[in-house]
Amino acid sequence: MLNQEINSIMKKILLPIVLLATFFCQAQQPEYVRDQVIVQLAENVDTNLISQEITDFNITGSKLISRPLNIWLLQLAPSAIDETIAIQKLYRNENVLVAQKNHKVSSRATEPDDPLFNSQWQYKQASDGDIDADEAWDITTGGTTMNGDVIVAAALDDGIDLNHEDFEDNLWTNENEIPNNDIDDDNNNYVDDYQGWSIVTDDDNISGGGHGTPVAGIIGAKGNNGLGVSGVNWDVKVMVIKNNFNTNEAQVIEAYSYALEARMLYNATNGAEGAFVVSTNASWGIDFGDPADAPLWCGLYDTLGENGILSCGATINGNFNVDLVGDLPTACPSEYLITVTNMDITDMKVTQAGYGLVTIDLGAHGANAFTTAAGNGYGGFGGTSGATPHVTGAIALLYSAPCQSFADLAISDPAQAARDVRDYIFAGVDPNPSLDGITTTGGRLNLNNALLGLMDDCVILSNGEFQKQNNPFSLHPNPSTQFVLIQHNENIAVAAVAIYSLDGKMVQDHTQDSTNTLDISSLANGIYVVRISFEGDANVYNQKLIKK
Ligand SMILES: [Ca+2]
Ligand SMILES: [Ca+2]
Ligand SMILES: [Ca+2]
Ligand SMILES: [Ca+2]
Repeated sequence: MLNQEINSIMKKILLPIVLLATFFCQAQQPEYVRDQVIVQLAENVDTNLISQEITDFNITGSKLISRPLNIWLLQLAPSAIDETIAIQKLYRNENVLVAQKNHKVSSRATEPDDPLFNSQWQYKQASDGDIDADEAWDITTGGTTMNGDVIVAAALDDGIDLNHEDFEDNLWTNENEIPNNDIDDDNNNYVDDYQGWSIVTDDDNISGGGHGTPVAGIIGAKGNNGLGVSGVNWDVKVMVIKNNFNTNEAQVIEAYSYALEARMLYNATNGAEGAFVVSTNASWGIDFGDPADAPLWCGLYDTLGENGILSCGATINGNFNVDLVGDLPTACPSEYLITVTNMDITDMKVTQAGYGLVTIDLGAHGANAFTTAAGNGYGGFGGTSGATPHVTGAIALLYSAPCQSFADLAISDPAQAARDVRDYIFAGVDPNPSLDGITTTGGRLNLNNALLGLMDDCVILSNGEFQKQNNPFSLHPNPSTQFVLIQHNENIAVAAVAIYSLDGKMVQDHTQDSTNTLDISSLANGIYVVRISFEGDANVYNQKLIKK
């Protein structure tokens, strides 16, 4: 039961531990292993046959590296032949399906130049118990939608360190409001709401942020600016709504309503006024709170969602089954509320973190996740408070996906777009044994998978509408520099293939042939859509392809 006076509980105290960053100077190295080539051979063919058939250079050794796919690593005589020429010669052999260089994996990902990025283990670590941020950033690093809508994520927290060096222009400001003139210039019923809004002082003094600075930093510390750390988004607008923590339920509703009004105004004015808020973050709540006692608070998530806003809630920092003991807001039933528990550096659920097969959706890293700290610093930040803004930031990043039809959907049907983004985040989780059976998804946030899920469904060619698909084929490898194999169910046959750029222009035409291998070496680096039809199937299917 709730007391008459509800005390909101800060989920986790900021851990002001600034970890020392380690720097490694990396020498320039070739992007691929010299004198090696990877080949996929036809069924039942081995490298002995290839060695016999290919006589103009020496294959000095070979290793089967994938039995089911019949992929081999070939060793060539040292410096005897350029790998590119070897690949061309290999392709003349009918038993060679795919040939490529043995690329060094480190060349695949997009990493920011922020000096403390190496401390941000939650994005990338050797054990891969991370959210694959570097791979997601191959596709997008944030910013606007394809239609230029400026993406806003709202952090409802204890304010922010306005003097922190690493936010730059990533803090949202209300450009239609003139600050400090005692006039509600933009007529949104908030006077002088320029920097954001404080429901504590009823003005835009959002300064503070012992807790809110790391939360905002995880969502969107400026990335690739040569300073400090990177947020999940390199570029985003974080709307700071200050609610502190010694607050009450009325003030919770008041804080959410600022974000809601901003988005409603944006929707109503076709983007002329208000803000394109797509997510909110609540790294606080009421331990053991009962949703039945909070119909207005819980109901607000539906209203936010219907207007295009997904909300993220941090669950209790205690080893409790929230299905049984309750929690606010994470036991609220809204389909637009995403509830997050806490994972550590070993990719295990932190013992002192809530769970619930019905109520808690997924895990994210919060145990000493490295980010910005108040006092213009950097450090580890923890608890479900640190986990949740990774998801809030992920939502914002998905809206920046290079998919025109999804950007259109976000405007024409904001609620559907929000539900789709939620589904991509849920479907994209990395299955995790420590979350299996105790969360709705059984997994931990994976930024790259979520983004790839959206891009896989990105239909830009037929009627222009975004819709979820069930793709019967995949592309391998992807990303690729040169050759891409179309892999599909063996009882269907390719009828026609074409490659399109994201603006809908055909860049390769195989509509008259049924090739299973694409040579994309002539394409500029970037994202493309491979469009395929299969014999006996009237549908046309699309798959995203990254040329690296
Ligand atoms: Ca990874
Ligand atoms: Ca105003
Ligand atoms: Ca004003
Ligand atoms: Ca930075």
